[in-house]
Order: sequence, then structure tokens, then C-alpha cells
Amino acid sequence: MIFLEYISTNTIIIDLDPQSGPGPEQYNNMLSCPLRKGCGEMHRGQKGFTLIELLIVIIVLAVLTGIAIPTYRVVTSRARESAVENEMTNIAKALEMHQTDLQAYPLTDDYPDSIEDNDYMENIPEEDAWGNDYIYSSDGSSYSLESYGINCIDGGDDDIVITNGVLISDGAYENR
Ligand SMILES: [Ca+2]
Repeated sequence: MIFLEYISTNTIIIDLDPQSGPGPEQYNNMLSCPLRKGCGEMHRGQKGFTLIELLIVIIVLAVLTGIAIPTYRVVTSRARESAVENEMTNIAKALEMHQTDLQAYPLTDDYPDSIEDNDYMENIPEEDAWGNDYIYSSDGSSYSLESYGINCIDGGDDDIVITNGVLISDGAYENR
């Protein structure tokens, strides 16, 4: 028979033979242990964390956090950029269908209505993954579709640009 008794937050007695368990005096000493001076102190031979060990743990956690946060940002930025490229590619396909059927791309002022009204694509997204408008311009014979990319301003290696069906600027990351 196993005798398990919880004495305090620091002491658990496991006694496989209740007949040989602590006597009344020992039992009372254990119960009063938290009240005795020095009871909670570390005994000789017991080891705790040293200040250096704690500092090492803190440094390791700081380094891991320093790696994890930038990595997370890169992963999310890359995912958004990839989504924008896919979206723009789908718009470009609709623009090509428009050009094939009507021998012209939609004029700047007719975009996106001319595509949606002719059923080349429904619900053309107006904003990219960063909440900025897609920039479309066309004179009918050629067009440019642009996202300002991660930095949300015109210019820089992060811009994503499709001109006449060709991806001429693919953003900050290599997504394909
Ligand atoms: Ca940009």
C-alpha cells in the first residue's frame, strides 16, 4: 500500500509502508518546518541558479527574440508580396482578354469598369495587401499596373509592376 501525504508546498512524503512511517515527533517537526528559522534556506549541497546562469538564460532569450521577430516580419512581408503578385497576375490576364476581344486595353478612366462590365473578371481588387491603391494607367495600346510594394511609396526595389502582361518589377523578394 502506498501512503502519499502532502505536508507543505515544499514537502511530500511518499511512504510505501505506513508502519515504518515517521513517528509523531518527526511528523510534528515536518508540519512545523515552515515556521522554523532557516527551514526555507538552501541546505549545504543543494544548488540553485547563479547570477551568471540567469544572465546567460536572459542573453539566450534576447538573441532568440532578436532572430525571431525579424524572421517573422520577413515571412509576413514575403507572403503579402506573393499575394499581391498573384492578384496582379490575375488582373493582367483579364486585361489581356480585354485586349484580345476589343483590340484595346481599358483606358485609364475606364478601369476597372470595362473589365468587370465585360465579365473578364469580377470584383477587381482596388487595394494591395498594404492597403494602397493599385495604380493603373493606359492609353489603350499599352498599360501599366503597379503596386508601391512594402514601403508603400512610389519607387524602390519593392515596387511590383506589370506592363503589357509582363512582370517587369517583382518586389523586394524572389517569390517565383
Ligand atoms: Ca515602393
